[in-house]
Amino acid sequence: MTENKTVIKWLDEMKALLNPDKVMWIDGSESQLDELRKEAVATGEMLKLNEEKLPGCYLHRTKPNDVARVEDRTFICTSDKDNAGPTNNWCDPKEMYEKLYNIARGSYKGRTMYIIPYSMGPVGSPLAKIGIEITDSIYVVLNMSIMTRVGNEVLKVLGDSNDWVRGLHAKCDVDPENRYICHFPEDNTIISVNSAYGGNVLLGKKCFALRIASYQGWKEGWMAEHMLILGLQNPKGEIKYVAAAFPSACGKTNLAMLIPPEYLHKKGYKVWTVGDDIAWMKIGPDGRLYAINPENGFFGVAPGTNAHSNFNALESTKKNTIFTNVCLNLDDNTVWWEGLDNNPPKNALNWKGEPWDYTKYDKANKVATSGAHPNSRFTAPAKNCPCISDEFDKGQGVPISAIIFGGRRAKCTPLVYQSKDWVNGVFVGSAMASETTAAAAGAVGVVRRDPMAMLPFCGYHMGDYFAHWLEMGEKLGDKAPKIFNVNWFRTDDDGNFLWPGYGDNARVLNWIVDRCEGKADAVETAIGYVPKPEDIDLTDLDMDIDTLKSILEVDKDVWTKEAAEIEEHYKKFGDRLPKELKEQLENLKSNLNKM
Ligand code: OXD
Ligand code: MN
Repeated sequence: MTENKTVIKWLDEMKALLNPDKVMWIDGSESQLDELRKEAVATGEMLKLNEEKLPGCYLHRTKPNDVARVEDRTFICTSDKDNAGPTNNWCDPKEMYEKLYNIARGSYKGRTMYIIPYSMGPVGSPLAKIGIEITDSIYVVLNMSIMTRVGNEVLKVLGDSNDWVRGLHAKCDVDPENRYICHFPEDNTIISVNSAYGGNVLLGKKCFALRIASYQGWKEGWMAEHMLILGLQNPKGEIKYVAAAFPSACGKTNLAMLIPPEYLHKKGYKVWTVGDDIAWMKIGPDGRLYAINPENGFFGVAPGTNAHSNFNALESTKKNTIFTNVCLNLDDNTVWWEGLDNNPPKNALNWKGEPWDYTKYDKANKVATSGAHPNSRFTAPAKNCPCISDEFDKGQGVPISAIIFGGRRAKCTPLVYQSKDWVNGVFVGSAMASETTAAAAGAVGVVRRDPMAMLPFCGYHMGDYFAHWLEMGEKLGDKAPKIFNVNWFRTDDDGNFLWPGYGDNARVLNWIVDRCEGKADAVETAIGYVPKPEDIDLTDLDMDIDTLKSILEVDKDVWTKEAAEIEEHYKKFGDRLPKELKEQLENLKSNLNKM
């Protein structure tokens, strides 16, 4: 398949370590994937769904102890502990290689070693990068073939270069006590053992495209971010692109695929999806920041996805999709999940494959009583999405006009505000936070800081990461995207949401794009520029201007407490916290004092 000496050498080492019975190169052909699908169905690893209703779709169930990413078992192994920083687990690389090799040694015996050459980003794009993942799981091969671009073409582009990421996945015994997801950024290497769940084993996604790539971007002068990318088309047919970062449970995939409300839709506004989770961004020849989505599919959370919350995501799952840990409707061999509709199947198996009685569902105990696991997923090809952008498959990327940060804050952050400049925007991103919801375990309403939504995904010291953002801003100068913050989740005193969210978020996107073009006014506040209430279009919305005013408000007491919390959060980064950000915090405090 390849004469690349660095590839051959690594594969020889891996074969000697893992001792597979067979070795199979994944060539990207449909015929090979079809053979593998058949084999997975024959062994029970996957279940073929109703070919008429869900053509080309399959269901897979993981072990009940293996249903989510495992942050406490995820490590960044750099030679100097300080370079992993205070937000990552660290282990000495030599020690960790030894431990992992001891766990994986001989574990492919009786199995096939699949070799997956893949490209993150359109094959051959100047913004793309190449990886090779080896795995003993057909589920991984089939998911990687949806989520990334796989096959011989990738090896041709790689040629004899050593610039590729090594990824070893070994299922072993799926033993949670010996589960490790480890990154060696200095060696371009990822090793994942004892898991078979998506986020831990599809090594192109969080492991490569965020943890390793963020490190590469730092060294090479570009950015790998946990951001969606969308294009907002106006009635003249002009499209402006924005990238947006949100912690989980804030509706990132929904925003990426938003359908504007009827009134704006009729005027000619439309959203095009470039990506729903990850953006790689590089300065282009004209000095602007260009972004690609390095992925080729969506690994979305199923529960809560329905025709209202995300019509386009739902459509994307109707063919050639792999469902993981959802509920199986035995009457017609289709799938179901909580929040899909109000019609749970009466004759069904839950996510564990046990008979399921929907009348026993208890919101307080979802994992035990739901049909689909709360973190059940669909792996759907991006090209299934009705609003996929024409630019999605083009390698040059889209020029980013605005970067949006966001979180879930009941009282603090206004619906939207614009940072004063790039440095101030980096401050806003570094202080990003979200309040926990009833959906997560633990107390409700606890504020979690999640800088740029990268807390679990930054592959190096976060203080250095902030400094890298500042450096990128210096290079971009006046071509830098404008930075905004949004909050769809302001509530009244009874906890009711005041902003309708979903498609109506297009009204806020319009203000953001107008600001980028100098077409909308704003009011300067202690934290940044807030819209004039009359500049957010409320046509056809059951909302009065006073309610809008209330969610645009910046409250002195709430923000004084927020500034104190940011100060506490900043202490973690020690002397690697850039001085510019300390100054930003001081500015905020002095602005608040003047209020
Ligand atoms: C994801 C995540 O699955 O961010 O995308 O956890
Ligand atoms: Mn994500």
